[in-house]
Amino acid sequence: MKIDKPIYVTQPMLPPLDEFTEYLKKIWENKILTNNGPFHQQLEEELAKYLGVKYISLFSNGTLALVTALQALKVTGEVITTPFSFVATTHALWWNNIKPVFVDIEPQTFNIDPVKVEAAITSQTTAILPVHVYGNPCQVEQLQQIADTYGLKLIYDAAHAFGVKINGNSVLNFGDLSIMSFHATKVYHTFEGGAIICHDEATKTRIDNLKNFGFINETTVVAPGINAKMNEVQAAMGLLQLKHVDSAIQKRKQIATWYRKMLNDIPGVTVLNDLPSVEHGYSYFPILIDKEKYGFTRDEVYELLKRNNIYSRRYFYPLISQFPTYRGLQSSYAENLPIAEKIAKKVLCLPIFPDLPNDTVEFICSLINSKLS
Ligand code: T4K
Repeated sequence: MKIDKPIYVTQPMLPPLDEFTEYLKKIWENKILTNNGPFHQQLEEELAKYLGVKYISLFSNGTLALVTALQALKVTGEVITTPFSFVATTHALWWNNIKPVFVDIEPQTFNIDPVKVEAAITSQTTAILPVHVYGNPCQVEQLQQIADTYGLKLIYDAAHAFGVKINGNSVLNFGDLSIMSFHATKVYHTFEGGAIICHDEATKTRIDNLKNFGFINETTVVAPGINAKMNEVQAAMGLLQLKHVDSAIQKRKQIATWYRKMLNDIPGVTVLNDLPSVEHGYSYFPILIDKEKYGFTRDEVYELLKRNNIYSRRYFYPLISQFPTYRGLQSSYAENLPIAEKIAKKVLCLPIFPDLPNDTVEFICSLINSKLS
């Protein structure tokens, strides 16, 4: 098979254009482009209902949602987090003048290991910032217990966890706050965008003030807020995406099932399976390549796919702890993060998006199965 156009790790879901122009016409009519406009308000309502959460504050992107979440809870000092994530997770701490303390991950889910979290707590620790990596939920009960015992805030980076539920309950309902990303590369997107999920009205009000420069009315500024507002075009896209996202997740699930079937029996290739009691969003399809058993390295597979016009990604390599800003920290030393170091060398995210054709999935698997022959 020859792939003519490049196949990327993801491709944004784009509903029919004429459906979107209907929304644009309304924006043109009422001339409200941003600052808590009608689509913004409607989207907050509809999304809260769809996700099964109490309060949602929309943001211009996930990174500013993270930065603001830390401000909203006045987090300071040291925060325990994972090195196995997109770099924005830790950058949000840095922008708040908070010291990240990296702890290792679990080998099954690649999420932060609660036992190691507890061991890393010091008198300076004020919060835990875990990530539901690839949408697989963290050990939410254990983490909550640790947070309660030590009086710590618990903020989840749920950028990958759109639509994810544990026993029918949204994963976003755990912890003090959860942040989401609605970037173009996500299961559900608003071109760029993000959100903070919280559980009470007072916190939502505080977050809403912070994302709007700290204004509480025309003349009163109560905090050094930022501009992180979602605009009306983004919100319109969000409303439209909501109509299509269920079928998009369904298609992603089919693709994941197809991949698993075809990759399951290849020695040295590990796929992640669905977790018991979890409804998944299928945001990424990571596999692990074990050179000893498979015969070739992850990077050799990455290059093979690339030569065939398939652009997989090594999310999350390098680890955040390896970037210059963070590698000097003691918690960044490789010997403190053995599992994360190992997974980062083996992981490869294969393309997954609703329009990915079945025969392309088969082709990708046949390349991997060919063992580079
Ligand atoms: N926390 C976590 C755990 C995150 O994963 C992220 C973002 C954040 C926080 C921060 O949220 P945001 O501030 O971004 O809302 C991408 C995304 O830019 C980033 O949002 C995402 N995580 C991260 C995991 O992936 P890159 O540098 O890999 O993006 P890029 O441009 O290489 O895109 C990947 C592929 O997607 C491209 O090869 C082609 C395709 N693509 C991309 C875009 C933007 C398209 O087909 N169309 C597009 O418009 O970071």
